[in-house]
Amino acid sequence: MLLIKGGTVVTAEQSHRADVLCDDAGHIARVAPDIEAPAGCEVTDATGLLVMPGGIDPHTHMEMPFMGTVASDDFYTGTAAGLAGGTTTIIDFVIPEQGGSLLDAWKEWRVKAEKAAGDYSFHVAVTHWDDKVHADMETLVRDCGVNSFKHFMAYKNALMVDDETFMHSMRRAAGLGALSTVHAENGDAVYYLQRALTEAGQTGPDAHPRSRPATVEGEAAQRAIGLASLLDAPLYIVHVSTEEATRAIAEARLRGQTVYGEVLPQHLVIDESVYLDKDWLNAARHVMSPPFRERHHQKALWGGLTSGQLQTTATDHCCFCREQKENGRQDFTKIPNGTPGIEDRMSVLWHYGVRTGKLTPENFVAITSANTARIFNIHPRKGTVTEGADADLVLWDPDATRTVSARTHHQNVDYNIYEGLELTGLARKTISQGRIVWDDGDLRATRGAGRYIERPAFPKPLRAPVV
Ligand code: DUC
Ligand code: ZN
Ligand code: ZN
Ligand code: ZN
Repeated sequence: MLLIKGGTVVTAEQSHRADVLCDDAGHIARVAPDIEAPAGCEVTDATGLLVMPGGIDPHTHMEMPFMGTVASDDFYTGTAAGLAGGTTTIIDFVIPEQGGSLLDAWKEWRVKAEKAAGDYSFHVAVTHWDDKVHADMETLVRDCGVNSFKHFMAYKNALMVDDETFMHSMRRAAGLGALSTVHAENGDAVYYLQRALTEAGQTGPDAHPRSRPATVEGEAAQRAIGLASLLDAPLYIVHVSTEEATRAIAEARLRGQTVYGEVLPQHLVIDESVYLDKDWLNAARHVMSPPFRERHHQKALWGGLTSGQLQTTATDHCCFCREQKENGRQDFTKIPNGTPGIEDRMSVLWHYGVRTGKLTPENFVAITSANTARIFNIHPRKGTVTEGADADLVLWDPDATRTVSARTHHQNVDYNIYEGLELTGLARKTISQGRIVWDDGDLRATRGAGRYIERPAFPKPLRAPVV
């Protein structure tokens, strides 16, 4: 048993002084002021600290095969780095081979993820349409704890779906009580622009954002929302990075459509100037999709989060080391797309969101944990601090400062996009399944301790939660 004494419990709804008792089965047994420590119970002092639900990162790519290589953080190193930053659960993506079985891919990912140190769950990508996909979706929802499917409108000739496939899948998902999620960029437009740029000799990383301008995202977001509305299907748009997509989501919500939007902290604080770095590698290290944007988009994203029109934050954590980024030395379209970030998500959002007064601590819990738990149907098991919930907690120091660096981070990647930033607000202790797994710099992650989290379908006809 573990008793957390003297802290301030913060949920998405409220903050109050309370102690938290965790039982040996990894649940929260009691939340109350002045709990007496039962005999033999470990006691940890949380005076001056905030006791919040562990972060949930709904968008990661651990050991993902992508663009001719495999992401360097695996399920162990990636989830361990998450624990060091206060994130206790991830939802990663099962990516079937082109034309391959969704169910076989899910089984393959289950095996890969057995090494995880923190809890994990899976969205499954639909990349083509046939009767087998139709059948597999039902099996995944009914028997495998999958309640969300992913669609890529980008990555032509690889993961991209056409609108017909997307519509088949959205209708099927809604019929099964599952949520459709989408990477909204117009893949044909990106392909066209990439070819036009490289044919004109524009082969460096500075051409990357020009191959995926804001309009490419805005158009796809608008189209995805339109297609979803034809089917009355709820929709979750991942990594919203533009004012255009934010507006499209807000307008759809005003019309009564169920649409959610996710934001990455890196898009909130880093802008497109990184692609002009004279050092090719530094620029290539920022090649991800959607790319970093002009500054004015950041204002829209913050506005989306503070107004509640955008509900969640994720990292799209997808790590590639120097030799992997080098694959695109001659041609930016071959630079593996992705940036790391799972370890720093919470700190970046606290520092730039809460410290600046944009977000309250309760808003912070909502966008780092609670809203994701609700949208993906694992609330109140995750995402709150209440009796019976999983004892996944972070003891947050709102005033302590650290300097971010690849030299000290736990992510298995040789750079950090936040290198050198001094961030105020950090995880003093992280608790997973009732055990302290991060103790003020001491990472006690256990290979294989993470559990697969089944997410039940929503009632049918699908009514996704109002968040
Ligand atoms: N974007 C990335 O940058 N990496 C992984 C997949 C994606 O959509
Ligand atoms: Zn229990
Ligand atoms: Zn994506
Ligand atoms: Zn992604």
